[in-house]
Amino acid sequence: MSRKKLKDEASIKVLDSIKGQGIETIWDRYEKQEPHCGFGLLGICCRMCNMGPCRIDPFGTGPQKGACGATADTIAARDMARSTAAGSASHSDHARDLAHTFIAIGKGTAQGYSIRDPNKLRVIAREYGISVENKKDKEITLELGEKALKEFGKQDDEQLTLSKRAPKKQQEIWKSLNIYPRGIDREVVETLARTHEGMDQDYKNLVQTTMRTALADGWGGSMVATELSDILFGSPQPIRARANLGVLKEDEVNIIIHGHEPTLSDVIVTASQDKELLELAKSKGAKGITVAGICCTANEMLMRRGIPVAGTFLQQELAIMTGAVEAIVVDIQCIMPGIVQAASHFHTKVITTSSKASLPGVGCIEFHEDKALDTAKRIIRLAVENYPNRKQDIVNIPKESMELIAGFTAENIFYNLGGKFRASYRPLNENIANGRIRGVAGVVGCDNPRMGSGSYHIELVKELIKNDVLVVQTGCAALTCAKEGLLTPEAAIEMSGDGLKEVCKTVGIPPALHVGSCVDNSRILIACTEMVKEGGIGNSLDELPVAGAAIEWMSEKAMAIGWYFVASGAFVLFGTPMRVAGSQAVFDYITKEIENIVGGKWAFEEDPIKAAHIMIDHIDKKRKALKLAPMLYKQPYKVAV
Ligand code: CUV
Ligand code: SF4
Repeated sequence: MSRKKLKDEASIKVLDSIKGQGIETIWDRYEKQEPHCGFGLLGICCRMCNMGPCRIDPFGTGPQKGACGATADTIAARDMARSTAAGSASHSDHARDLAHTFIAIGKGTAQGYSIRDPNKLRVIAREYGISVENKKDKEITLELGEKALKEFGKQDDEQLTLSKRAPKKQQEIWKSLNIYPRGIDREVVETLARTHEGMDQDYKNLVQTTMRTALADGWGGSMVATELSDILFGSPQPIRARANLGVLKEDEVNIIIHGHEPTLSDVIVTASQDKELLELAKSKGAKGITVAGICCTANEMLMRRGIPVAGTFLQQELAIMTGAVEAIVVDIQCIMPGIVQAASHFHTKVITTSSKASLPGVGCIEFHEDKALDTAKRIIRLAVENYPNRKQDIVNIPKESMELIAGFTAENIFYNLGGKFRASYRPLNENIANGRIRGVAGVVGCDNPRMGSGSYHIELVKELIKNDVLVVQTGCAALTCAKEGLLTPEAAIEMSGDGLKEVCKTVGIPPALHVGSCVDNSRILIACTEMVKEGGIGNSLDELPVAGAAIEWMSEKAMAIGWYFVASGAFVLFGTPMRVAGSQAVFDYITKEIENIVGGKWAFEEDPIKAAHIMIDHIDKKRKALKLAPMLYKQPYKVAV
């Protein structure tokens, strides 16, 4: 009963409003899939070759080997490696597209873009070894785009963002284990090759290629995506906005932007303020044009421009079902084919924009940089012209929307502390060392009907902040918590433990800090590295009192993220195992043994309260090893039942 855990009022209202109309949603389809195939869930079904598919009997009575002789250990590890490679490829391909945009801007063939953070352009260019003296933005942009693009194909050398940024000890560990990644393309290809039939059969060796590929993403692909996005769209600054379906307007043209790459969406937002288009909207009886986001395109636009968020991954169909959306414009990743079915019951137009992500039967307005503004205007015009087709009598926009603060980055997170201290990580480290803050937890990733449909993130974060753990967030986890008011300073005062409360009050920050989209998990890597540099709470990433969770994870990208954190020394919790539970050996290896190898490890726990305490116990273990002061205030901390 997947819907039972759904707690979001706005979503429930929409679902109630469509009852009995034969309109299906992800929850209906999910339930029809139950019970799920046990072999698939446990990761012991192999389809790598045409002698299969082969499956391993989990009870030990049936076959224990595939036709070729592959065991559960091989099959599970191989599946995990492939998925992680797909996740890494997704993030990194996103970065590659941004590099192409840079080149187009540099060559003057892009339309509607400007470099919004010329300072960061110079900082990053210098890091890449590009001389910036007496050069115009455009020249540097071109050089940086070309340099960044070369990173992807590096055959033997390391990616610059990794070699220049990762803590020394981590780099040494990676070298000694032969998991120091080369270019992203090479790592993804190698993992695909190694997981072909008859290749790597040793699960430990397969975990090795998994980690190397994920590291290429975290410290490379994803990190490049974040840095280039900051330069192009502007480095985020703390910004107020609203989130949930209530941001849609009854009397305006509503356009949803959904996916992950903000290159077109950014121009759509600009074009939505175009005088001519606003006039056109008025002539159709609308008071204005609202652009609202879903998923990580939402996060990108929220972080930098305060664009309202219509919802998370699970709300993409629901937004359409308000009856008030003229167009849903999608780019890449996390776009459910279900939106086409949803839209067929309403007047909503679905518009795809990438040749890499098309939907059958749906019109594509392909996006190219050289006509970005024209394309954006064309899309808005289509939406505006669709406004008269809206059936006002069936419009049902739930009132719910919540205020939030987003826009935190590794560079600015503790800048605000500078008033009292200096702008650095010193105040954070001091407050961790003196026991006001227990540690830092990343709570990230998707929302999933298999788990709490978002509610697990909320329960997890509430339990963490109650126990003085400062939380950093990305992705749909951040949006879910935003809807609950956890991303406001006010929430800090009401829900946090006394120590965290004191710090958040002094600084005026929420106890849960929104640091961006899924590629922006790289910001968390950088923030952790800064904590190491500042000193006093650990000399390498694996010593820090930190932990991460993607309790409701769904996508393969989440696996890439989880793995690059584990390989970087972090403790990472998922709600359910990555389809490896069918192999006891793989399960034990990645949840226990691996800690002695890379410093990080996995944990799997679906109950959010228990999950919080597993993370807290890990943080306490690290505090103890560092001999940090006992927690300053008496904690509500209790061991989970
Ligand atoms: Ni990449 S990956 S559902 S949108 S967080 Fe959202 Fe973020 Fe998961 Fe997708
Ligand atoms: Fe079966 Fe081996 Fe082929 Fe997998 S690779 S399908 S286990 S024969």
